[in-house]
Amino acid sequence: MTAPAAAVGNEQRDSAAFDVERLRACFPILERNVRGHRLVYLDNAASAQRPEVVIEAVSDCYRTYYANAHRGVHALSEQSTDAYEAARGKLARFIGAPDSHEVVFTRGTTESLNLVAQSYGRPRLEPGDEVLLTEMEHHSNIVPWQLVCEQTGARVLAAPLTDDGELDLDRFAGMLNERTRVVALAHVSNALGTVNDIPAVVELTRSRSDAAVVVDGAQAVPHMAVDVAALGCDFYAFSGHKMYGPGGIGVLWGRHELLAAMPPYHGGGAMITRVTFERSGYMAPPQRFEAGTPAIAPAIGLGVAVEFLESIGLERIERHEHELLSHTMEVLNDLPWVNVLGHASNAGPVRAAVVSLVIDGAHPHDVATILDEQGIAIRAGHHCAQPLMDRLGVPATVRASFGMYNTHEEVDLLVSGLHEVRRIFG
Ligand code: C6P
Repeated sequence: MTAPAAAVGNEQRDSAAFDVERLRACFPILERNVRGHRLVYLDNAASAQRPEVVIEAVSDCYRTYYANAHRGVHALSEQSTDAYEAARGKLARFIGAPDSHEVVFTRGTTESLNLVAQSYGRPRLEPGDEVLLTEMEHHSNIVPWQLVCEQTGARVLAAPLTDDGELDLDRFAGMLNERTRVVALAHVSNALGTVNDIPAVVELTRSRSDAAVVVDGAQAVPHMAVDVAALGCDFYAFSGHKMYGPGGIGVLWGRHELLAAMPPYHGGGAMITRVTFERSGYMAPPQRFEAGTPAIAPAIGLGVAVEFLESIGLERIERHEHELLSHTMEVLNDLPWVNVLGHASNAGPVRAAVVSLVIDGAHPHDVATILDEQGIAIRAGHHCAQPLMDRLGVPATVRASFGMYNTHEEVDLLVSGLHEVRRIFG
């Protein structure tokens, strides 16, 4: 089987310098040319790239030991089951979960949030109850709550942001009351990079309601150390493909006592104790929530992605990405025709390395097309956060989102690309 983590990671951790070139060499796709230029990949918030160790772990599983998990007594099934469960343990350690039974494998953040809405929310919500979101949420943390509110008669409310793109904690606190049953918010905004102060949100919520706090961690886990116990929340959701792992796999972490009291989300094989035509009994979490054949190789690959991240060190990754962000902001602040949206302060929770901007006189999709001609991948659009775009008063933005392998030279290439946009659009 594949070595657990890239040797480069251990060397990186031991040396003072963050050797980004050595790190980049672990990611085969970064060698690619796009439209005659070396790829500059700045679309990491949409999906990051995978290091060779992750690709190799997935391929090794299929090549040498793949079989269905939790179903056979034969050697391959045992090996697959062991590797799948070992991956769960790695994920639990990675997010500081007290118990690996609290880690449910899902298809990603979207499925994790739908699971909480339907299995936690639906049995508890009643007409007049409130689900409190924020104005910066991704559609994945809005629509599942709207669906469950339509089913139960509860209603969705959104706490406002300040003009700097931060959650207005005073107004958030003012919206909490005894009818609030769920507070659901992003740890990090995918469009603005704002980092929410989750412990403060949890403290306020606990002092004014008995709501569960559900955190969408999709944009946090690849970029900063996350400890769910220290955050104090009740549920935490994230996706593998944004944290250098395979697609089609993600995690829902939930407090054991909450998961244990929740009905299944999907029904099917491997989640039951006994089935008759009259009724079925369900296994304990996490199996209760993993109906059907799971994404075995992707889960194993995600375990390796976690080891890779740990071998580099989340603090070092955060520092490096923050330097890239500071560099970007410094240069962009000198360009009067570039408007950076959201200015969440560096005091308290820092801003993550996501920059959304609007260029005078140029539509974001045209900007993205011109940058693409130079091999620069960024995202243009509403970033699945239309209510946030409404709040900011723009239909769309250009978004550059950094990952651990991005460099200062790439920031400069982005800025040259923006100058080219300016030249074309005058
Ligand atoms: N945001 C982006 O470009 P899935 O698709 O389930 O892996 O993740 C959904 C999701 C949920 N919450 C946040 C904060 C997210 O950023 C995302 C995915 C991508 O910003 C694709 S829209």
